[in-house]
Amino acid sequence: MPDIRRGSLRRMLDAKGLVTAMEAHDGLTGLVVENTVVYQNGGAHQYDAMWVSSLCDSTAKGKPDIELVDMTSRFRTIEDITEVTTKPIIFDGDTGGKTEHFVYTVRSLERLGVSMVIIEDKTGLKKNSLFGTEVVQTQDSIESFSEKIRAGKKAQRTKEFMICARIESLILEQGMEDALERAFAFVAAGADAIMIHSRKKDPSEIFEFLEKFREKDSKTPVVLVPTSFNSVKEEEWKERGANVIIYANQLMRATVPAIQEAARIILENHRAEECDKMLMPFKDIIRLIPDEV
Ligand code: SPV
Ligand code: MG
Repeated sequence: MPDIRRGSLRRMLDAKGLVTAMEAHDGLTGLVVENTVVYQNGGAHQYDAMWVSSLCDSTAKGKPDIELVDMTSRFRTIEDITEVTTKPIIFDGDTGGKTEHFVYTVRSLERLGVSMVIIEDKTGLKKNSLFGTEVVQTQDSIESFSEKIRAGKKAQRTKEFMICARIESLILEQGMEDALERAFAFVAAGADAIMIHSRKKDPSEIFEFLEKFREKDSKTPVVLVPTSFNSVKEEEWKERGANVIIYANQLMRATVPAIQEAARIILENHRAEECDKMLMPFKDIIRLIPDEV
């Protein structure tokens, strides 16, 4: 139920200190995130939460990640996921759009049982951060983005819902000082968490940000998306002061080469037999999907 799900992220953050989230872009990937479990060190290990990525939600629809997929469609994806899962949802809200629109988005997300929306401090035509400075991307001003955060916090009706401010200064090569200034300003404007992003393989700029941010703020949760800087283990991120680790696109990236290869093999052989060895039997897929609720 939305009320229980919405509050579960905050409860997990309080209890565990570090929460992991895996990308889900439809009911099936939601079920995979919900049910994947490994047994390690005498215990069951699972993802804590789900990330509804703008990149993967758009990619699943064959569209670019430029805020083209409208909110009604993004909400439909959330509903597909919430119908078959229970884990808390972190929603990628892109730039949040116009402040006048963002306040409505906040209310809708609360009703859907989403725990956290992350909005990024960019304006104009949003492009995916992994393009960095290879494409034109404009960072919003501290004042204007702080106003959006304040309006969102004022609009929300439930106490647990979280608004996370995502800082694009390192992506847009604006420097560490700019990133830190924004982080403190956005927390002062009411952000419940901050996300710092980087597209470098080397994690040192994220380490530096965490160290400097934690010197002045020991409480505000910090969210990371280690797609490029993927060598650091969750345990080390926790020691360095991070609180949410999002695996933002790995399920989508595992899917695309597999389906491309299956399509190619069948086309080449004029039949499906050669492809069979790479396919999961349908009876196993059916088992992923519960008969009853
Ligand atoms: C997404 O998953 O859509 C994100 C994270 O925003 S990133 O693609 O790294 O910008
Ligand atoms: Mg995104």
